Amino acid sequence: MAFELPPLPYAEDALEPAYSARTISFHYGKHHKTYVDTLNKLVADTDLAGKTLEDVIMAVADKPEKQPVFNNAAQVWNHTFFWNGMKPGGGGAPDGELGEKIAATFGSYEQFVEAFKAAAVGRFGSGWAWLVADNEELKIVSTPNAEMPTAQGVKPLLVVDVWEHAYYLDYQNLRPVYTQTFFDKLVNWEFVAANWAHAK
Ligand code: MN3
Repeated sequence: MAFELPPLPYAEDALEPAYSARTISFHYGKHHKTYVDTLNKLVADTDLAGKTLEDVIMAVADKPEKQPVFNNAAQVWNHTFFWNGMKPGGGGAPDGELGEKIAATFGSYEQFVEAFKAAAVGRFGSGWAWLVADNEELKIVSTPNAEMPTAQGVKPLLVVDVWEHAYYLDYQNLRPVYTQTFFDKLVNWEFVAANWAHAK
């Protein structure tokens, strides 16, 4: 059973103008698809074939000789998680228990966004900025390249792709503006709240 590119949870033009159909056509249709295709080639006829994506990631995460498998498998997972963290008409502060937890942890929603932007902008080169649950506390972290937060007790709640391919067509070099727009217009807090409910 080969891995498949998961369907986008919305139409390619559904996030316009904050995240353009042109960006999604490349980012989802080319980048994400290539990670899936490459992963399938790498695991074909190996003992990893037939495992779930999560099991492949766990199986190779600490094996330097399997770095290409990890990179492609993690990128498949990270991108699917990224797409699910956005929605048409998204953005703005979350309400409910998650909103209260964010305000209590970071001081206010605005301070949370500033801290998240600092993590996104501070990630030198390619990588990801994350909101995670770390033993039931909220934390902002960033990871390089394909890496994901996987320590014991740490569960991803939300991710922003800060590889240049994620934003260059719409925002050129302006990663801070892209990240601010993600929170103003794109973030799907229902997805984050559901992840938080499972993480607690
Ligand atoms: Mn990407």
